Amino acid sequence: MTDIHVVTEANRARYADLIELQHKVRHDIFVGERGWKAIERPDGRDVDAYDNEHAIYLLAVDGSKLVGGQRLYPTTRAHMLSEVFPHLVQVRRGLPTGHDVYEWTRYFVVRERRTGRTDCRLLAAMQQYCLDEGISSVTAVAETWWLPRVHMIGFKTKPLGVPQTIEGQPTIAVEVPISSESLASVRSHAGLRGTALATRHFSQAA
Ligand code: A1S
Repeated sequence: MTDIHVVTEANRARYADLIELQHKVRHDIFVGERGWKAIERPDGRDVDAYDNEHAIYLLAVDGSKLVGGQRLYPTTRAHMLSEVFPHLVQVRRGLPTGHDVYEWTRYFVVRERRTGRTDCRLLAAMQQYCLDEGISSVTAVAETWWLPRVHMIGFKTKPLGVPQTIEGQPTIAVEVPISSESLASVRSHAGLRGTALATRHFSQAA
């Protein structure tokens, strides 16, 4: 049974082992598999400037196994789109930021769970968490192949600029509105029952 755990500044001490595992799995996937040389590190851990106390991780865990994850980061602070990829944002209104806008990064599912179901659980969890926390949209840097797959499960996306080639892939900055309709759609698409964040308070019981 896969559960999505929410790791925040408040409970991250209890998740130290899982967070460490996440850094290694992320390196295996993003550097080893996806070939993102810019984030390669000799210690085999993917850690960047946004893996700090402000990061919120939604981690998919089956037993003691990490099977997927994603990161949310407040746009009220310097973040990846504002610091690393500002050139991807060309809309007149500028980069959306604020207390109700988070940046969505480092999304992955481990190879043996790529059947779409863990993916949908993570996507539903992102919408659920944001709805619960009053977050109205997330911003992201995404390769363009990402767009049809999230549209297919009922997410909306607003482009923030035209695609540009990054690491050999057409890549675009987008804003993804959070809505109960998008959450209902991904849940229905994947036949998910119950809350998307089934064990949100897992760490308190552990
Ligand atoms: C993104 C930042 C976000 C925070 C916004 O039949 P297929 O295999 O063609 O079906 C595939 C493709 O259509 C598409 N797809 C997946 N990876 C692709 C790639 N590298 N290039 C082009 N298209 C790609 O999705 C379909 C389903 O993929 P899948 O891997 O068989 O299964 P699943 O369970 O839907 O998992 C998808 C993800 C993306 C989560 C998984 O492949 C993964 O973790 N990949 C490595 C990490 C990654 O690339 N993350 C997204 C970048 S950050």
